[in-house]
This record gives sequence, structure tokens and C-alpha cells, in this order.
Amino acid sequence: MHQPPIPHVASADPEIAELIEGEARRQFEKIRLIPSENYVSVAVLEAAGTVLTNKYSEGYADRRYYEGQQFIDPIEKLAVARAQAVFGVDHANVQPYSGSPANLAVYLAFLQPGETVMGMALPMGGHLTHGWPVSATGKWFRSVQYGVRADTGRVDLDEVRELALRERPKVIFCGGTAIPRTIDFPAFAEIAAEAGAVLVADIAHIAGLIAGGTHPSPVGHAAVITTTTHKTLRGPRGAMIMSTAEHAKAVDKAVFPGLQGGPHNHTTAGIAVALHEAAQPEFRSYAHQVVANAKALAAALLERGYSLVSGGTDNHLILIDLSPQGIAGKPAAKALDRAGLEVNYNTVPFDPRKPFDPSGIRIGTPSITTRGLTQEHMPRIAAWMDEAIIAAVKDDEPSIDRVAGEIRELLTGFPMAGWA
Ligand code: DSN
Repeated sequence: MHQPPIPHVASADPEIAELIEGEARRQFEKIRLIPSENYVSVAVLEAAGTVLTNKYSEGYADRRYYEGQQFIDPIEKLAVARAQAVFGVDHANVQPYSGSPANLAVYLAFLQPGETVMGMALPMGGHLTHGWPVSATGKWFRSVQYGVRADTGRVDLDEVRELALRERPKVIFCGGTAIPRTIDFPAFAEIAAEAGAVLVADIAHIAGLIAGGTHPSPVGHAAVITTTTHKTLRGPRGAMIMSTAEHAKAVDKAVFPGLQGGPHNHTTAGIAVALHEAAQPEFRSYAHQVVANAKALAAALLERGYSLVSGGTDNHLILIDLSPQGIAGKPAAKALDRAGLEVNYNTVPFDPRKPFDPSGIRIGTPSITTRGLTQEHMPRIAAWMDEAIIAAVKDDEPSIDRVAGEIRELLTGFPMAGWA
């Protein structure tokens, strides 16, 4: 049953209640390997599901356009103070609705339409909002994109420097969505300084690892830091923009009134709770276990002959090129899902296939680590993945069903916040 129980939804709208229950059970019964997902605590769930959703609060604490902020202001101030403490930043804005609006606010703060932005190309591991052509950020701004080296699968910092000095972007984004290696913030900072650009570190994927001390921090290197709050950071779906004191005003003005209306106060409370959790010693252990699990899973996959972009991982994420297995990412992801292993299909650098039918899959360990799985379970997960992929190639549905059954059985021993 979903936790906390949802009897009022069940009586007012049984159709939706049934779907929520179904999703909770699905999350309980699957090995969830999508690297941008997690399981939030019941405390975060509760905070995000409160009467705070009833309240409008346009503006910032002590400077609102609506009355009745006696409780909202302290909640937002706490969220801000906790973000400042956890990440060691001068300034934090906790109002962006999610990662894409947070990044769009950065454009509004630092660029005029048509000016140049530089970011990592989406198929190389970047994000749509780092200037990819189909995104508003690639349509309304002049975008130059860097990638990774074909031989190493790692960011080519020489290419980044050369591009930056030639194209003189006003903003350089580092970070992305499919980067299995440590981001070299000092090197990016040096390049940005040489090019006269503002360096923006998008740490959405690795925020929890930074908070937990298992990835270097961009603070002191990037003047602006954007992040979602629901990935490794294990909060509700939302985002933050952090910055040096110098850029605080520009960031705040861009979020409100530049881009958004009222902040989602229920989400702000959830973010505050998640940041409180991230400040506890147990969160450091969690972050270390996420990376240890990813390294163990990568090693087990390599042993089984899988081709990992960059040859492995430094963080929570593994990008697999399935070409040697003779199956594309999409059919593999669908078969893995039927087998109880939830992943997403993904382009790999220099992918000869199309983004909607690419060569790879992307996996990660934030969720399974929250469930309590450790290094000792990773060889078994790699074996199940391998069995399901081989079964998909052979059209062997009974083997896929068998794996799903074995996974359901294993997971009964690992409780999930949100299900009991
Ligand atoms: N959707 C996020 C991810 O899965 O990485 C990026 O926006």
C-alpha cells in the first residue's frame, strides 16, 4: 500500500488512487536504474503533499505580493539557509519549478537573445537547455557545442578552450545528463576566465554526490550553479540556482518576475526537508555507497563484455553502448523493463543511430542504493541485465519473466519509503 495511505483519494477518485497504488507497487518491485531518479523519504513525501499547495507567494521572503506569508517565509528562508550550508554558497534561489526553467532563468540573467552560449551537445551527454538546437535555448540564442573525445569518451578540454576563445560565449555550461566521469570544474573555470564568460555548473545529476562529498564541488569555480533537487539529492521534483553574492540579484530577478509566478511552496518545504536530510552523516554514507555501487556494477558489466562509454564510471552513472550485443538501446530497455530492470535508452557519443532509437542505455545507482543494495548485489544485477538482453535478442520471453520473478523476490527484503 502507498505510504502515507491515500484513503481520501481512494474514496473521492478511485481511478486515480488505483493508478497511484499501481505506481507505488511498480517502484517497489523493480530494480530502478534510471540515474536521474530516486526514492524520497516519507518525510519529503509528506512535506510535499501539504496545504502549502494552497498558497500564493510571488516575490521573495519579506518582499511578497500577497499577504499571509507568516509560515511560508520561514519555510523558504530555511530552505535557502540549508542550501547555503549544504553547498557552501553565498546565495540560493529555491523557487525554480524544475531544471529546465532554472537553466532558462540563467539565460535571462546573463544573455540577450541572439548572444552566444556554449554547452555540451545533448548526444555527447549534455542537456537540451545547454543550447541544443531543438530547445528554446538553441533557437533563441547562438549556441556552440562541445563534446567528448571518440577515443576516451571524456570531455575534450582542449576543444572546449579552442571553441571558447574562438566563439567568445557569454555563458559556458558544464555538466549534463549522461556524463559518467568527474567534471573538472577548475579547468572549466580557467577556460571561462580566459574567454570572459560566466561559468554555469549544472550539477543536477551529481548534486547529492557533491553534498555527500563524493564529487568535487564547483563552488569557488563556477559563479552560478543550477541543480534539480530530485536526483541524487533525493528531494522532491524542483530546482535551485546558487551563485556568488555578485550574481544574486540577477538570478533572483530572472526567476521572479523574469520567468515564473508564484513558487510551489509545498515543493519548497520538501526541498528544505531533503536538504536537512542531506546535511546528516548518513547522507555522506549514502553518497559514498552510490558511487561504490556504480563502480561495482560497471566492473561486473565489463566482465560480461559490455562496452561502457569512457570505460567505466567515477560517479553514479553508467552509459552502455549495446552495439556489440547486437541489439539497439530501445528494444533492450523495453526488455529490461519487462524483466524488472528499469533503465532508459540513450544515445552514446558519435551514435550512428537516431535519438529515438539509439545504440545505448543509461543506468545508475541512486535508487537501488536508497533501497539498501550494496556492492555485493551488483554482480547479480549485471547478470540479470545480461540474461534479459540475451533473452531479448533471442526473443525468449520466459527467461525475461523468470528474471522479473527473481528480482521481485530479492526486493521484498529491501523496504521502500512510500510503500508498505
Ligand atoms: N531528464 C533528466 C535526466 O533524466 O537526466 C535531464 O533533464
